[in-house]
Amino acid sequence: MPIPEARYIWLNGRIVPWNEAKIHILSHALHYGSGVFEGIRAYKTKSGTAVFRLTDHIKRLFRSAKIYKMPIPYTVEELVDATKELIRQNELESCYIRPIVFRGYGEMGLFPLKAPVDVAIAVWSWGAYLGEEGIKHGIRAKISSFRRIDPNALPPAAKATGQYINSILAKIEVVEEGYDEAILLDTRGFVSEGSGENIFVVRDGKIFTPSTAASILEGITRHSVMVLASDLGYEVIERDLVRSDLYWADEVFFTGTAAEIVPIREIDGREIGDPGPITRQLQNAFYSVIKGEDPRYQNWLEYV
Ligand code: PPE
Repeated sequence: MPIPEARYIWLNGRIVPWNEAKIHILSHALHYGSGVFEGIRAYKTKSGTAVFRLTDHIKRLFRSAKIYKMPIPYTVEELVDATKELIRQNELESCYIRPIVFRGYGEMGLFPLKAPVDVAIAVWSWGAYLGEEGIKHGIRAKISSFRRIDPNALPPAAKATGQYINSILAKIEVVEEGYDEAILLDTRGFVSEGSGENIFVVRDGKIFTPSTAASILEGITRHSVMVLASDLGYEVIERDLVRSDLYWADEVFFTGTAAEIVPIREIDGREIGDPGPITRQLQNAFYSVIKGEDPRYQNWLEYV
């Protein structure tokens, strides 16, 4: 998707013009994928712009960095404040936020601990990741022949730049076959997640989602949806799922920051159908939270 330019980017503690946020071609992360990042959204509410679970996202950034032993030379609070300041200076009412921590210029080779660690935050307007139509009517997904990375090869719990090469292979494969999104199985053969989303299945009024043992990124939208669903009285069960759990499901949907909540209408040529009532109910609950219309979840909104 083309990136709509905003005005400024936060780079190593300074706010610089969009086109001046540049790095050297020999930066470590470009060669080896040695970076970690976040995807966050800010929404327009009646009390101003609010970032959805900003502190939780920045904390996950620190957890990802810990796995790769990248010391971040800022505190969680400093990056939270920097994000809010950047949104204010860009005068965006709603936006997508991309903090990235990466090994910069100065060292080559696979032992990275002496390379400098650079930190940047960018914001831009990003519409519906899988299309407005997708959110309304559902998308078509296919199980990729590429397996989700094994936790003992690359920990999927870390949101690391290089790990996305795995998602990219799966996405290319299924998009070239005419589908909208890929579903990946883990190395054991159980359902893991989408290329950039977690997955949920509804059957007989119960909600199922793969556990953290199934090579997933522990999504913040996933967690939010689990809380909303149990507050609505649904039983939410984390367990291993096989492909027939998808084919036989009453409803299936993806969750993610960029994607939000997207119904899946077809998987591998098997019809799941129009978005079902529980998916709809969860979408409505989620969209009222992010618009600031539900006082019960105000603590998830961090105002700019
Ligand atoms: N799994 C993966 C692999 C993933 O990349 C995401 C987010 C999720 C699950 C959902 O996590 P959360 O956003 O915390 O609910 N994917 C981000 C990047 C997408 C991209 O194309 O870049 C996102 O949604 O921002």
